[in-house]
Amino acid sequence: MNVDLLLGLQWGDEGKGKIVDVLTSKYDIIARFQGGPNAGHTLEFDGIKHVLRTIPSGIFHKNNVNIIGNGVVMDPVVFQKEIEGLAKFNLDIKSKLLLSRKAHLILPTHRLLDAASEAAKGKAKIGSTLKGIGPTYMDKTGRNGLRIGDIEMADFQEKYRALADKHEEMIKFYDVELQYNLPEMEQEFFAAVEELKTLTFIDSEEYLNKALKAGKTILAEGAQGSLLDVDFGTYPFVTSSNTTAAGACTGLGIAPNKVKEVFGIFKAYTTRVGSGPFPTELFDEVGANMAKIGNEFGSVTGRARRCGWLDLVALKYAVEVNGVTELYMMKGDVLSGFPTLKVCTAYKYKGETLKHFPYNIEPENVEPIYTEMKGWQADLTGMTTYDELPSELKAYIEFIEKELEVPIKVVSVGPDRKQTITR
Ligand code: 2SA
Ligand code: MG
Repeated sequence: MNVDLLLGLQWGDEGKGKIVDVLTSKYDIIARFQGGPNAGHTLEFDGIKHVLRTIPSGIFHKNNVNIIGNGVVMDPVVFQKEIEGLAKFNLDIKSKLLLSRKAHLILPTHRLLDAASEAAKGKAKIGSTLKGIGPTYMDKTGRNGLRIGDIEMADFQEKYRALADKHEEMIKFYDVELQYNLPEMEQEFFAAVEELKTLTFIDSEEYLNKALKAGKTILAEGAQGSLLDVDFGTYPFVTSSNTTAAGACTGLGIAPNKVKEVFGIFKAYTTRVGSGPFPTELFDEVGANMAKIGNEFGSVTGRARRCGWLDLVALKYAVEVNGVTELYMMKGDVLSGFPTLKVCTAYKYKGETLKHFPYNIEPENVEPIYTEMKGWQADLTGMTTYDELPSELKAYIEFIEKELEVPIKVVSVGPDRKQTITR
């Protein structure tokens, strides 16, 4: 058993990029198993800040291999830009990065369909990152998609044309106004596909299972968060993949009995970007302060993130669905200076007190029940040991652990690799 999983437990942006980066030196292989360029994993080291989109966060470490698994949807155009952005780091991308033949391709028309679908929804829009994620997964499950392996086939061009033509018809069906130049987008797409061909395509499930037999260790890196899971998230305001633990099995071809630790990453408060219900959301100055201090702006779209108190009802649900064995608490430093903190421990749901996450968490049904805790004032960003942390923060951590019944192993006190306290 040498597969560990690293997952976000909230609505994404928990700080997964930083933690994978901290952990990567311990693993032989880092693998992405779902999502696509709607992810933005931010890494900071040596004063450099870098955002990864489709490429696993192990790419900056010397001695590991990074795999884009079959469960991922990849856009050659975005990917190409990502590779170009890495040029300055002088990494041996060709030998460090392997792509699954079974990963699905995001076509330019998938992006257009995403935009058309969102525009047609009007007020009910999902708040998609518009990277073509939903339409690409629809083609996957609808059995129409194109995969990386198709690039190697003689009829790739024809298959592409047939699908793109069909998409164009669908775009017309939405009857919304979209400005685009498809021939230009396609030129860019095929140029990027040519570049993609210079990398190594593999049957990643075979590669990974062989590696496991040889005693290698694998870290599966999740994107987005559990509450955006297509099955367990706040549907329909979710992404189109399984972001939870099971997604790592289907997205990599690894059996459940090979998985050992499940690292659950959460923020000391809660954020959400895009539409959808968010019971502990704050609309006052406290929320605005969290956003400001925490620099809560999306790394992909730059959108302001909605902020609110920590929601233990939602977090407990995520811990259960994923089988989390260790918790990692991020951005504790952002809460420094708040006189009191609130933690949601139950919901008032249609007059009842609920401890579990119900089917419908729309604001008209759910009112959070809070426990108030004393805040801490000290700046945490220079602290390096658990003992140094203010007693109020320790009380906060211990309260969360008790409610979730899983230990908090790591407390992050700043964006840099070095600002990570292990207990
Ligand atoms: P989409 O683009 O169609 O999958 O969007 C559907 C909904 O999912 C939300 N979404 C996200 N929310 C937070 N973080 C996301 N990705 C990055 C991550 C975060 C980043 O993995 O950390 O950008 O830094 C992400 N991706 C999708 C989106 O807002 C819609 O509500
Ligand atoms: Mg992010």
